[in-house]
This record gives sequence, C-alpha cells and structure tokens, in this order.
Amino acid sequence: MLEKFVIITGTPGTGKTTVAKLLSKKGWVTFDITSFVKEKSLFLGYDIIRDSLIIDEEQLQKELVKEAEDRKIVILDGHTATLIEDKFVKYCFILKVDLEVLNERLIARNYSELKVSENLQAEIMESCLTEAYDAYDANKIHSIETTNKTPEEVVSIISSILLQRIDQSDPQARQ
Ligand code: DAT
Repeated sequence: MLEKFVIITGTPGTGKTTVAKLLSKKGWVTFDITSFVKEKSLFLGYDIIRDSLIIDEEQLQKELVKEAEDRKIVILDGHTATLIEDKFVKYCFILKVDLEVLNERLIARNYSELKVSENLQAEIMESCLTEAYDAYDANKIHSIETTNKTPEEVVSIISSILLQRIDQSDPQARQ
C-alpha cells in the first residue's frame, strides 16, 4: 500500500513537533523532516535571509519512501511536508493557531523580525492549507484549530481519525 504517510503541517510555531512527539509516545512512527534532512544531507544549500535549509525535495521523497518501505503508517512533522506526492499520502493535518499566540511563540524563539512577519503572513493567508489543497485530495485534508486545545486534545483528534481506518486487532498496525 502506497498511502502510508500522515502529514502534520502548519506554520512554524503551531505545535507540530509537540503533537508529533506525543503521537510517538503513543506508539506511532514519526519522522521529523528537518532532522531527517540534516541526518541524510538532503539539502541543496542554505537560505541565509530566511535562516533555513533549501531542501532537495526530490531526494527527500525518495529517501522517505525508502525508509517507510516496511512500515504501515509513518507520521511526518514539518511545514514543508506537502512536497510528498498525493499517491503516498493517507492524511494531511494542518494545525492552526490564533495569530497573537503564534506571534508570542515566534518571538520567544528569537526569530528575526522578517521571519516572524513572514510566518504570521503565512498563517493569515492559510498558506499551508492552500498548499495542502493544491497537493492532496480534499478528503485527505483535516484542518485543526488548536488555540484553545491542549496538545493532548489535538493528538486525540488526530488519533481518532487515524484509528478509524486501521485494523485495531493488529498489534503492528501503528508501525
Ligand atoms: P512547531 O513544531 O509547529 O514549530 P512546536 O511544537 O515547537 O511548534 O510548538 C511551539 C510552542 O508552542 C512550544 O513552546 C510548545 C507550544 N505549544 C504547542 N502546541 C500547544 C498547545 N496546543 N497548547 C499550548 N502550547 C502549545
């Protein structure tokens, strides 16, 4: 089965990593795309202005598909996750958060003014959601408003959707 990737995307600061870590504790297999890119040197260069890696997207998909070969479900955390082709994707979750909360989180990260304002703009424009609709079948896409939810509540929404379509009698189903 090709459709094994579950993507958790959203503007930086919306809670992807927090949620992915909790999902991992619950037994789901999760990959942090940024760490994966660094580990495997899957970048073409570095964008100094944006303070971010320029990812070799083609190679990243190849490596992820290879890595996931023997797995049923692999959860990906990263705001560049829509580069995985639709045929490999089971679900795409987009995390959203109130702009004031996001602003505080990004400032707390010591992001430059440019990086804070670009990310706030992306959240206002719902860039991740638009990208997801461009990349994936609409019925794979779930947008989650996280502002008044604990990370555990967000995880419970995601888990309940994931568990709808897996065989729960199979102990390896999350692997
Ligand atoms: P991302 O991986 O999208 O960049 P993160 O998981 O690092 O975001 O979260 C950014 C900060 O927000 C971090 O300090 C944890 C906090 N946070 C994440 N989700 C939250 C939630 N649902 N409620 C309260 N705080 C949350």
